[in-house]
Amino acid sequence: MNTIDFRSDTVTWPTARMREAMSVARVGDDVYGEDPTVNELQTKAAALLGKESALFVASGTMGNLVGILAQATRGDQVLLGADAHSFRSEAGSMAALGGVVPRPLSTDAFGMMNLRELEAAISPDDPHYPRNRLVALENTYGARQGMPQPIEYFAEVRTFADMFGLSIHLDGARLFNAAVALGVSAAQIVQYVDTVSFCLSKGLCAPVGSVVCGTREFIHEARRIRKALGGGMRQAGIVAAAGIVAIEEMIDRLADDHRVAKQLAIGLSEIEGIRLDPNEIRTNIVMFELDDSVQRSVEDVAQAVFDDSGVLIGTRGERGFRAVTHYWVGTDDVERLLVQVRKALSR
Ligand code: TLP
Repeated sequence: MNTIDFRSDTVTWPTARMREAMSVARVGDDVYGEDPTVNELQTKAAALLGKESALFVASGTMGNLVGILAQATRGDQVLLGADAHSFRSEAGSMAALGGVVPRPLSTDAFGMMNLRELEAAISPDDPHYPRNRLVALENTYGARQGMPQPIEYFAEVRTFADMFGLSIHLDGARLFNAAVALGVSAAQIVQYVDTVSFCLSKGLCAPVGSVVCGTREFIHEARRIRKALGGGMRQAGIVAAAGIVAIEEMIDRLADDHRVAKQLAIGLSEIEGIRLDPNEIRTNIVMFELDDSVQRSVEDVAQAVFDDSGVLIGTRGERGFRAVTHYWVGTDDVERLLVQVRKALSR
């Protein structure tokens, strides 16, 4: 990479192994279900997560949308975190395209909803209210600096969902970051959810794509919805080939990204004018803020860092930044970023 890009793990380039696999991938028409490489990816993904079946989709947003719309229809209610990605950052698609009613609830420092609030949000069986249908979870939780949510939470939400006959969809865009941070397998986490979407194109470095997993019956419906959304990608084996490398080779190394994120968080916490608690950084997302002593705007600081060094970081709101670690940034890049932030704040 020419620039050092900490804005997100979505910026990752495919690895050399991925480019090699892509160049020799066997392909077919995936809308006919005939792309052997897509089929291989789907079989491997379903096995990895302990689900019956899987479907390759274009993006994390499409994965969530397909997951939700295959289980909920117009006038159905989805309970989810008010700061969940599928509520805040997916263009209102579940409502816009599916007529599904999101019911946003408050979340704690891990992005977890309160079970009593969940229960209070259940609609009575009354024609005034939307129908209860789905709970949508997210792990790791993006809005809470990628917190990995404990497996016990999933068990509790499962019990709650069963009590009210609800399904659970998990936005597992960074599911493997959660699994690695918690020291459990991804299958252990998703045993409690009906459907899950995970991204190949974030920390796992594939250029494109996500995979949705669930029962055979769910995937049958998901395939119809993917088609309706324009997501039938034909010779998609070219990109699915990179996805296979992603799940076979790129999961365990996410621990490196978490270590680098911790190094960054500790370094930032030692800079005057920066506020963050490094103990809260558990995976690859580092969120930090300017304290009140700093007069400069976040845009100004981010621009100064970039102009001096070509290092990119993201800004969040009035006082916040986000730096995400991934395969293409290492400990030297963190040192470079720390020097630049220090320099920008001392001006
Ligand atoms: N997140 C992006 C931005 O949209 C914020 C990022 O840079 O982190 N779920 C979660 C938890 C996500 O963080 C994202 C992307 C998605 C879903 C959507 O994935 P894509 O971008 O593939 O549609």
